[in-house]
Amino acid sequence: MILRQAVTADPVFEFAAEVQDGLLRTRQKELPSKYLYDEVGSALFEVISALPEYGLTRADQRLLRENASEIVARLTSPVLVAELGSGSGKKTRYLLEALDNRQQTRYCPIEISHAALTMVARELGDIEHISIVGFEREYLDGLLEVADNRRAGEQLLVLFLGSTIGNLDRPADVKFLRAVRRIMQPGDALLLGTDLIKPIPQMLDAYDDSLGVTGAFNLNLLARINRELGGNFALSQFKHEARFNPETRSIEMHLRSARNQNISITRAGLTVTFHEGETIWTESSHKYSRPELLQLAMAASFRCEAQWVDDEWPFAESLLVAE
Ligand code: AVI
Repeated sequence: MILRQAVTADPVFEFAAEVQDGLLRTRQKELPSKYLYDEVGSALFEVISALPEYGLTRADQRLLRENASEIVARLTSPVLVAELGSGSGKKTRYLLEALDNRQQTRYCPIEISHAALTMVARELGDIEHISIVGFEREYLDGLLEVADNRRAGEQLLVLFLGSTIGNLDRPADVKFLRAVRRIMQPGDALLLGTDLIKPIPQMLDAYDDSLGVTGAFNLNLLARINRELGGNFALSQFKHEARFNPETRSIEMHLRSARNQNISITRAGLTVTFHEGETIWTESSHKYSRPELLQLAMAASFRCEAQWVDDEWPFAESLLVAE
């Protein structure tokens, strides 16, 4: 794999600034969910994907495995593949193998996590006619660079799988899809994976599993602040919580303070007061209905060419074509 590495000025400074901004909010303290994914968090997310309560990743994989050739048959040739947030790259294998049967294809995973890009190279490096160029970038920056490198006649296929779009707030999801669309040309395709709305207890169990892996994933954010920013969070004094917000139709992850406490974070120059029962909101995971997906696509100037829905775990893979 060729790797275009990050040129971020100072990642620690950026992390400290966002932690400061989020923890000084007076009404609801917040931390950006992208910081859940350091090396430990990415490994914990891999375990979450295998949990019986969390059917999302398996549904995504099943749909791609069962429909890869049909998806590929709907594309023109040659294809330049860009993936936003590739994770380990496991599920992308089905599509790349289907493309591999046709011709030499360039695959460009875009990830802010260096650890994830290394996993992708290990996972997918053996597919014969696929050359991998990894971009250690924010999604839109990376996609712009990939699009700049497209060759004449290539169709751009953007993969945004695993319901990562659900981690953006509504209407930030429409704004984001519009920004993606602006980088694409008419006729380019976006394969969008989205988790669908399902009974509340089932959704809550998926984000509060009986082994406590999701709890560890959430608490690792505080552990990361301790490690990287010199924080002194006592992890036993914060409890993982998953709730359903009916207004936004999302599962929210929070960390609830078990008592009144002051936390200092040296490298963010910060002391924060927590009251007993107060929470830090760490992630939202929005759930979609099928009509809503069509509206979302239209609002961002895509038409839905085809959609596949899993039988076991309501999850949709939508092939959207840029108009
Ligand atoms: C990556 N993302 C789609 C996951 C989700 O379901 O929102 C992250 C996750 N958070 C808790 N469990 C999994």
